[in-house]
Amino acid sequence: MRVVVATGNAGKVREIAEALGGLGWQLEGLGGLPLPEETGTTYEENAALKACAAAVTRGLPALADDSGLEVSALNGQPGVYSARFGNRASDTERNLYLLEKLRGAADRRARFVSVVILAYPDGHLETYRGELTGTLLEGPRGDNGFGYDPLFVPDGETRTLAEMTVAEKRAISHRGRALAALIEAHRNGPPA
Ligand code: ITT
Repeated sequence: MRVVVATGNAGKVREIAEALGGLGWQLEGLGGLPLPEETGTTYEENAALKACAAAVTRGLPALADDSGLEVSALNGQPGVYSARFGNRASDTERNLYLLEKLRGAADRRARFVSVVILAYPDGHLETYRGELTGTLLEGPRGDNGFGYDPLFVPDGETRTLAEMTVAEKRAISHRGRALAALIEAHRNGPPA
């Protein structure tokens, strides 16, 4: 099956391609197609906006991920607004902004959430969700991954997500869990 991966985030593309390798799908990029503005207030709404736009325009099934980091000491922020946190333009600047917001905070707990939606041109949607809890360090560690990975140590681990390989991150991560549910649902062909 040909599937459009509807994301402009190279880190997500890498993780999605690695995770879905075994399905035998032919993954395609956006091919210059702009993604719609993320006007939703939930991961589900934003993932559906992105996946549906790509599916309708390309006439192919399209997969989108909407995700974010929910920080306990910030009452769950930035959440769905994680990509725009503090209006900072780069991952590095957003990480510094987050560290500044958390300076002196005793509670460093946080949770990643990923909602993956596979949309079909006829409007049918499949929705998968995954979460990962952990703690935020006081400084970045590691060069792999993207976004807030260098600050985030998953529960039960000593390394940050940025110190793991793509496969190691996939085995435990929010996105890895959502994609594992998709793979399970498609094990015997497309779900009814
Ligand atoms: P697309 O909409 O084009 O897919 P995006 O980066 O704008 O890319 P989102 O709107 O879903 O995607 O924003 C998610 C943000 O949350 C992302 O930019 C990171 O800052 C953060 N994030 C999500 N998953 C992450 C992960 O696995 N590791 C680190 N940070 C992550």
